[in-house]
Amino acid sequence: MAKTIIISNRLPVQLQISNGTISAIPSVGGLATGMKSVHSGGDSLWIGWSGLTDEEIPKELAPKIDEALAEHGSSKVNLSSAEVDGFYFGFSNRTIWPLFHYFLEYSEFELDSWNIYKAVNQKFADAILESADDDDTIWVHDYQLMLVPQMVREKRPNISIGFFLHIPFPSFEIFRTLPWREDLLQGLLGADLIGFHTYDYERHFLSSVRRLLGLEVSFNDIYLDNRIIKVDSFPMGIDYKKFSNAAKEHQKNTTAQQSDLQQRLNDHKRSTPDAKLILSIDRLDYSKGIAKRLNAFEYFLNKYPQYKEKVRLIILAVPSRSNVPQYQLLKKEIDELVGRINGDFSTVSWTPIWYFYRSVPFENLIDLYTSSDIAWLTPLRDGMNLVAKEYIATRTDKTGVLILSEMAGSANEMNESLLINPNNFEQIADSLNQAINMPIEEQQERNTHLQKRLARYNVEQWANDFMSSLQAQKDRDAANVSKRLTEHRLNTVLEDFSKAKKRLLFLDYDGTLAGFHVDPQKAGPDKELYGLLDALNSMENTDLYLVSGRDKDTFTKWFLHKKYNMIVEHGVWISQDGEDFRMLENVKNDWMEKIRPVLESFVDRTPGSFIEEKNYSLAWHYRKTDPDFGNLRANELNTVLTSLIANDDLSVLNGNKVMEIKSSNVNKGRATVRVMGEDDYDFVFAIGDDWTDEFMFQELPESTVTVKVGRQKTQARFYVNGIKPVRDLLKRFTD
Ligand code: GDG
Repeated sequence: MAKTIIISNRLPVQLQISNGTISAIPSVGGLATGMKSVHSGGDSLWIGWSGLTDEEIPKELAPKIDEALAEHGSSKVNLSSAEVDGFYFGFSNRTIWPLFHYFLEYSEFELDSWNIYKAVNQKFADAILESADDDDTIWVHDYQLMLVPQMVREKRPNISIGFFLHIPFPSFEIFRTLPWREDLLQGLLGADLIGFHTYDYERHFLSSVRRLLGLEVSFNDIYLDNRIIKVDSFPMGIDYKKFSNAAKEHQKNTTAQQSDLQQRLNDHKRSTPDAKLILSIDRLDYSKGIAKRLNAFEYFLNKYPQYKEKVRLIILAVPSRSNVPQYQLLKKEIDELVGRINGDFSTVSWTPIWYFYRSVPFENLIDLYTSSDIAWLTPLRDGMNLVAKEYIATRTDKTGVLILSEMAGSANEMNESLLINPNNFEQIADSLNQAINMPIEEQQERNTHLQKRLARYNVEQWANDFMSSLQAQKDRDAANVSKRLTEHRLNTVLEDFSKAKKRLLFLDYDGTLAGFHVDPQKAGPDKELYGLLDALNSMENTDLYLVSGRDKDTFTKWFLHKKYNMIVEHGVWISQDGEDFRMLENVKNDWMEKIRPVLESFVDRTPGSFIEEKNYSLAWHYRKTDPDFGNLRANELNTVLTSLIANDDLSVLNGNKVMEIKSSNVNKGRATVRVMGEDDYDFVFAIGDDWTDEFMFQELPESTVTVKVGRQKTQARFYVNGIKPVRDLLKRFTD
């Protein structure tokens, strides 16, 4: 039976060793809960690090640990403390984490830790490969494991792999500074589906893929050799019921049942009934903006002194990555700030900040959420921020105000909260003032909308959505595979070929027989290609035609001496048996005077683009331009040309990074159909890679063996994956 394999840095269970016995306790984190529907029963496996290094695991207990984990459907990857240092504290948390959160100055580029990151990713990949079957589904989580998808893909080309990034994906300008940027992208592209929390992260990623790898991206599909990779956003939700139910239960508690913390909070409320409690909860991480928040609080107290003794800020900072120096410095900074602000503002009966540096049990988390009038979350960058969602979920009477940084992914879905820029102290102080004075009805109105949305798109929904999208990707692949020119199908084609009395072959050139080059003149034929074409051309009862959009001078130079038949400029010219080119279509070129200046103005304004002038067409090439800018300009040019040529018999062909203006009654379809009529052919074959070749696929009779190179949408009957497979296929005709 097909199973699901989930991979994350940490397993969803905590190991506890006491008196020589081992116990594995399920974690209660958001991810573990969200994956419940995916990770259940016997048909799923979770692979990750246990949290204990090899050195920390007593040898005699190792087998017992495996057993204990297996009971929770988990299996561990063993890591030594050196590996944890290099991979987790090193490359993950000193390179990727700061860089992806726009803390460029904290990002360390160390070759050693990169090498350990690679080696540990390979360990995770190997652990997957050991347990995975071809029909399994793999879901890889987060920034620690970005190379894993490709490492698995290499060994299992057909397995279904999804990847989800829990942190932001930064803009290209930031990402490009990483020395191993291409490696990370290629690692991710091993997946079939790559998920992010927000559309912004998705678009940053796509932009890096286009600019750094030069891959073709269409909407949210990436075309890579023989695969289409889907990129999408899935905003992670919370276990809404768990939080809202806990809050409801919490309300029912008698004083005796209440936690110590809750009783203290109640005392405080009783003693200062109109004072407001402001809550902030984060891991102690520089991305969360805790120090800035403290400064902003001081600013607020100075701007609105009337709230002295009337507000209290509770800061819960959960210890995190305390081995990383940056975090130690931050801890010191926060300690000092809290001390100073409290020192400056405290009165005998009032301390403005209650500061806790620890993690608290779930019960206390609920105490804090339900007792606080305002949740104040001001990360400088945050992939999502689940605390914001959890606070809203616990507000059973729908009161409470959320002030949230617009730099958190959750801000996209939480428009009804007070959104602030964490660097704008003026705005923050005013928002605190607004929150303190917000009428109850308004609070309830805002929270009603928020709760509805959070209850619906909860974490389970998120996980299921991701999995169904991955499944859909698999199905789409299967549908595509239906057109693949498999060995079986090829054998039928070859049989028809050998039985035929008279054969006709139409071969497109660029992107089919030869690869693209930034300078089209340099993409000339190589020795192997000449050999292949010679062999085809010398076959009995076989007419070979090169069919191209190229100009006749280039093809004359490259191929006339070889006496291959050629159709160029999309069908304007034809050359047969080594004779000079003659016109196949009677076309005009007087329109060029009007169009050329327009194209020239686009060349002037689009660095890297250029005009190719053919006898009967003009082409604007933009392969060498910035990809986004090039596409933008191409759209603009399209609009300009459409209105300009409305009354002429001209059309615009949008090829692969080229726009070509030419006479409407010329295209490869029309030309090839004409040639076909010259003899009695009982086997016709046409192969090509781009839009202009679709004319052949559409217009040639249905019995034609039409083959598309690449996986884009096509009218062709079959597809193959690239230039090498094209050459292999043609070679089979000559065997
Ligand atoms: C990363 C991304 C993204 C916190 N303190 C205590 C406690 N918590 C729980 C909260 C919440 C979770 O920890 C924190 O989640 P966040 O989303 O706020 O932040 P990160 O840990 O940075 O998570 C983040 C997330 O991944 C998911 O994709 O949203 O952007 O950085 O659930 O409740 N729980 C308990 N005691 C505490 O003291 N019990």
